[in-house]
Amino acid sequence: MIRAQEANYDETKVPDHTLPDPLRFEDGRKVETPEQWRERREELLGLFSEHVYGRVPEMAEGARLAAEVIKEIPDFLNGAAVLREVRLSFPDHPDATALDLLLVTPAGADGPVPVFLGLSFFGNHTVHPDPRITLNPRWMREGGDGVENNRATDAARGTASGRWPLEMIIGRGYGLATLYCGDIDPDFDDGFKNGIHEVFGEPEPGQWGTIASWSWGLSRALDYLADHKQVDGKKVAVIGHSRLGKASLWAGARDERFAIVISNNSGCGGAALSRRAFGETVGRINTSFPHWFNDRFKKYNENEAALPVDQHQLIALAAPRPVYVASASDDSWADPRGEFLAAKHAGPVYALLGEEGLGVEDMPEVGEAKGGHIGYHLRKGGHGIEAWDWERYLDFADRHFK
Ligand code: GTR
Repeated sequence: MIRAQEANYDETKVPDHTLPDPLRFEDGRKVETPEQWRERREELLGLFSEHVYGRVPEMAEGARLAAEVIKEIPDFLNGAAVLREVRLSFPDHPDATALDLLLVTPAGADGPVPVFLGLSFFGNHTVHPDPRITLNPRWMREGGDGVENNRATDAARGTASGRWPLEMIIGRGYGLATLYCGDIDPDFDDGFKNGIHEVFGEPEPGQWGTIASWSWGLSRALDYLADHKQVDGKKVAVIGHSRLGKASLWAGARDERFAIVISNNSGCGGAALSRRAFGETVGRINTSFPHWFNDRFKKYNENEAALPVDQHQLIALAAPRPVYVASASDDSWADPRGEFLAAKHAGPVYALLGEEGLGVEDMPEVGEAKGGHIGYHLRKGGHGIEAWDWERYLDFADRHFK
């Protein structure tokens, strides 16, 4: 038997498994109509909340938001774009860390534009080297470029610009909105005491872990963007890479205002099927990152078959909205095949709702992008988000938005 602590990379050692059916209620009834899917959707959201990501406390769910534009740079990207820094705060919870949103939109756009919204690992200043972008002053993980003593330094500016090809995004008529995940909840295990957990109280059993709080933060950013003059609130795509891709999938599942949901190399607890136990497993992720999921998810360490859900159902929760799952050929830790299969097995829900899912049976070749309302590609190379991935996302968004 493969132990959770040693990653399996051998297809022949993937445990035999049966995936839970997205189109069958827990009591065994079949889901046959779009109306029944609405009910099943609620049931699945409940199961993922209870057993995986954690429930959001009610007080947080409805938290009132205040927004203040603290900086506007009208000649960003040599005049091609307008950059705004917006501070989102919670007037009823003055102790909450403000969320510092960066919003970049094409200069001289005729009207509101579609926008990609995603979290960053190390702050807005890493997205582009322009020194006018405010350096995030808050706690950061060590190991990030230009991070010293858990704080960003000027050396961190632009260090993630390869992950955020702004010129390309703006050039194609889209805006980009981003915020630092650590403004919502710092990415370390402190027993759920810091970040947004501090404000809304230490989680009760079953309540949110860090990923759920990041997803919640994405929805708060959307609260603001939805009403913004320069933003087409009906065309906001939520995107995330890796741990932040797990957060974007869960945000897109919960919040149907997100028009497109994109998961880049999100792996275990994201787009990859847990029951395959390939690469990173549930036991492994809960050991390395005890703060990401809720306390109950730990019951499934080395016990994936007992999970009431699997990740194809998470992808299906985006339906009938377009959803995109992307893998990379050398990213075995994230189980590209498990990500592909999850995307494929979300298909029946799309079919029930009258949309084409993935449209292919077999995993595409490296470098191919496929799909109808469920997109999938396998980029050549390792774990990361690159210009090539963004080109595919922009094509996908063009197809669904224009
Ligand atoms: C890894 C983790 C993955 C993935 C990745 C990342 O250490 O095991 O699940 O989230 O980090 O976020 O880059």
